[in-house]
Amino acid sequence: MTDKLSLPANSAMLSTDFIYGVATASFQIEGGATNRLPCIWDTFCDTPDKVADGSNGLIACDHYNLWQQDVELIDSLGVDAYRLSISWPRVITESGELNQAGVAYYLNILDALKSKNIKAFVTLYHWDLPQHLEDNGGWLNRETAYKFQNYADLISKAFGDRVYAYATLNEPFCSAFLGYEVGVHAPGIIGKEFGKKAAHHLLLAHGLAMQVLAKNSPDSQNGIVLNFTPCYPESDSAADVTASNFADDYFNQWYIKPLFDGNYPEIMAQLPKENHPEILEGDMAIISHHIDFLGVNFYTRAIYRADADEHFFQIDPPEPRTDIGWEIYPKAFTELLVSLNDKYSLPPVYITENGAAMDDKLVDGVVNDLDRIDYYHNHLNAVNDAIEQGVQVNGYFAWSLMDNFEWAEGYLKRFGIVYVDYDTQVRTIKASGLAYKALITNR
Ligand code: GBH
Repeated sequence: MTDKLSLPANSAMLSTDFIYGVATASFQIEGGATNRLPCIWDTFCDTPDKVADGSNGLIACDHYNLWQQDVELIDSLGVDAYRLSISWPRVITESGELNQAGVAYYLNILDALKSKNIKAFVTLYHWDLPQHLEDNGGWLNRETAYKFQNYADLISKAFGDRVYAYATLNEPFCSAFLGYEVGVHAPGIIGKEFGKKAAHHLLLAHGLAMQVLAKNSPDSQNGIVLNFTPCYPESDSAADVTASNFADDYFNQWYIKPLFDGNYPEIMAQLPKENHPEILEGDMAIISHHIDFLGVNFYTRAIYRADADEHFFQIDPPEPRTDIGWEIYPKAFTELLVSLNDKYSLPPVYITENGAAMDDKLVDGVVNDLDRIDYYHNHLNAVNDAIEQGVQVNGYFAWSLMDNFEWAEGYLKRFGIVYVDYDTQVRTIKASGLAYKALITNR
């Protein structure tokens, strides 16, 4: 195993134009919950047996109070950019106006980043829907898409020219499928009839927000962040290949095809009518609004076989796996980027998340996470392979800046390149963080 991150000497990723960053999300790090409205993740955390360690986001990494030292920490890593998300319930009141105190909190962060020459990549929605909107149906209610447009409008005006790139949504697949179909994420709704309806309203929200971002913030890069778990058949049999392609359309293409082609995958015809989204005239044109960039989040792949009752069956991930059980398979990263580039006429791509949960140990003030360095090394090189095959990738963000609230896993899984001691809130840069810094600063 290597303790360094390296790329081929001629790699485009060694250019100082290539943007390296670290990423976080509001609910996962901020805490400061008494200074904002409740969101669906507060409610989900308060529901027994939903979060593995019974924890919540009331304090998290206390970034609400420690943001200044955290910006120093980000700067100390030598990165070009920081990807953060805005807490909708912190900046918009129940009646749909700006909450000035919440806005001021983010203006301070954005100004601090600017003063250090760190580009701000702002995500408007990383899963923390205001609870009062969920009480009205959440993403199953078409109206929520228009509430999101209003939020995007007000906040992009308030932020002025401080933002380098806006992403409307983070991973609408997770919001829709995990939140409204299998219910393992907030708001915990279960039913095949709900997932695609929620997905449609999320994508509509994206398109509506793109309209106001293009108007209010024409100089920023405006786009969306999607996650992909590439699907592979267990065998070459026609049945397994069909199953894997169906899963790919259901989980991955469902969220990208409407953006570029203005329609959903053909497998829609095979889904029962009651599971279909409700598509009104003009929706697909709104959804396929031009985007300046596509954010791609990649962690792992999934393997499928044919199933007698369902369209596909996912087999247990083979080894090697990370601490959260996801297979380590960097080749899928290259193949994903190349295949998306073949299928769609992509704008420039940013890798907006990539990283690994590892069983970290803080020993004598050091976290020697060689396993995570290995993961990063192989995945950075997988991105480089895709660039060599013609994909335009302009930047890469490590998930995550620091250990944080890992959703349904609570604080049990650590994704940071910085270790967080939750008792003391002391941050310690892991060996992977130092290796990342060395890669960036030695360009
Ligand atoms: C991202 O979600 C989130 O944006 C971020 O907030 C989060 O902390 C981070 O990743 C780490 O989880 O069962 O083997 O098929 C990623 C969500 C990860 C969902 C991979 C699908 C498939 C794993 N995706 N997962 S598997």
